Amino acid sequence: MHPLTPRLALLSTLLFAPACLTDTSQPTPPGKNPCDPNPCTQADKTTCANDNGRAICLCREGTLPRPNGSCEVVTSANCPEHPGDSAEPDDCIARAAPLEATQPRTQGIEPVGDYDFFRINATARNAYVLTVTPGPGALLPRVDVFDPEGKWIRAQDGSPGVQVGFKARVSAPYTVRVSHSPRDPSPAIGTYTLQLATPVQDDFGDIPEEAAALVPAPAGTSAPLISGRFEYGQDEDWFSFPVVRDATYRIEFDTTRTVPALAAFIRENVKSPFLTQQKSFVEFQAASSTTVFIDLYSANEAAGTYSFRVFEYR
Ligand SMILES: [Ca+2]
Ligand SMILES: [Ca+2]
Ligand SMILES: [Ca+2]
Repeated sequence: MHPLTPRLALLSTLLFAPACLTDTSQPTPPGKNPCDPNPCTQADKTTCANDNGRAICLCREGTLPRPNGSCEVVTSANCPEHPGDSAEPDDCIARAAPLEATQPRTQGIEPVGDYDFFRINATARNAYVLTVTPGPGALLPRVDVFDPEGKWIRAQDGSPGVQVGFKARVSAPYTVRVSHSPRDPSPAIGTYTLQLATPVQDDFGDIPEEAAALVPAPAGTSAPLISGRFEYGQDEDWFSFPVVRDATYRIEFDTTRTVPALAAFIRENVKSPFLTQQKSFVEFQAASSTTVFIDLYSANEAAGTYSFRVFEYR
């Protein structure tokens, strides 16, 4: 049995005012398709996608999402055209070339300032990992990822290769853009190879509402081992468990695997963690009887596996 020391004096941090978690949106009852009938009637924005029971309206193929929410028919004015490799023109989301797993594509950033877009027909909850390897030449690649509404998700700059991942929340096309990284201020062109790994489903949800519920084991008993995976470097896996006022909780990680960074929250406030740590074990004492949520993530944004146990000392 593990000693309870050092105990963390977290009583005061747990005593803040509970936040209001009222959700005013109206999710569709489970099993009902929010896209039937199709609520998307705005011009060219008639493609409906199911975002966790809520309908989102997407620009139809061949049109460009604009920041004001409208969809614009693609032309040479809003999607630059220039000579280059056989994939051109592909300088905007509406002209993204389909990208399949296990079918690497080799093409070029040319001329200076070229953008190459690719489309991934994603499945909700799948994690996608992209790798770009520069060929001979001065190109330092950068990859940007956009969601089905054209909103930017994240970017990664090369060193010189790039690996970037994302999780699809919606079954709809996501877009990736390859360009020359602004980290290298010199104008550069060159070839690169882009590869999409076979997608895998994320094992645990990324938001409190999708947290996997656990039951802490009494101290001295054999707690079940919970194993998970960061399918891509920026993955977050959420768990929750009930806590009893004045009891102490200890989360023990397997140190032969990734020891994740951990942020812990209480049900009344899932925005501001009362504890953030990266240690082989994490302990805290509950100041109230509530539900604790823990968000596990990789501190250095690397894919990997982890496992842990949760104990309760009363
Ligand atoms: Ca190109
Ligand atoms: Ca291009
Ligand atoms: Ca995961």
